[in-house]
Amino acid sequence: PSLDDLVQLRAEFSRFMLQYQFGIEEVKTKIEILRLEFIHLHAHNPIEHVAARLKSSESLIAKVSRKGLDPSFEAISASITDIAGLRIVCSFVSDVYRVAEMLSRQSDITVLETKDYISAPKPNGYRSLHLLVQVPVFLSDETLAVTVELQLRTVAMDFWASLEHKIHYKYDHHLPTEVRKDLEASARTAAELDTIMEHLHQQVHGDGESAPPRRGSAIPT
Ligand code: 0O2
Repeated sequence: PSLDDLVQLRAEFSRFMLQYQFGIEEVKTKIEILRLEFIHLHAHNPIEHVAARLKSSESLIAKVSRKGLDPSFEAISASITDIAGLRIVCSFVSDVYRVAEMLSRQSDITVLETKDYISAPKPNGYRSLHLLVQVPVFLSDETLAVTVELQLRTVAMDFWASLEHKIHYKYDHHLPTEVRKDLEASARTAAELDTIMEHLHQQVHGDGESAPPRRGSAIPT
């Protein structure tokens, strides 16, 4: 390809990625509104933190070649669904489902797919709720339906998943049996912790969530 071709390709790639950045911004705003409204209405904040990422060009190219895709923007956007990713970390399991439900109900969000790795964890212990959603992005001359992958999880699930991710890279995806077993055991411990925390949370806040904890309560939430 000529230099001009390369310059044009780079401009097309930037524009291609920009739509996903806009998709992230749209969903981020929705989450922030829910978070602020929730704090206003209830006694606790269900969203601990939110992290967004655009797939890097390197991992996009690696995924394209792994899947043997035609390297056209159309083929890539049709087949790779996690170019735009948002991770929503909540305090409690009930919050994970509640935030997912609140987002799914919004009239401009289309849920394409749900993977509930909380009710059915992966064999290695991975737990999270994944939603694949489409959100409209209004540009100057067109409206795009952009796909964004949402990963919703608790703090305990997030702790486990980020450590597991690092360990996988450290061992280049070939985990020694002992490490694998320890990870599976720690996933079970994280799940137990979530159950206990949920129970404590229900005791303190009940279902209505409008009452603040009693003075002198042993559990500050
Ligand atoms: P990264 O670096 O986080 O982006 P897909 O690869 O999406 O076509 P799959 O397996 O059907 O295929 O997707 P799934 O199950 O929805 O998982 C996609 C993402 O969930 C992963 O993206 C991880 O972020 C996370 N995930 C899934 N399983 C695990 C796991 O066992 N451990 C950890 N730590 N994270 C997991 P990427 O692209 O693999 O990685």
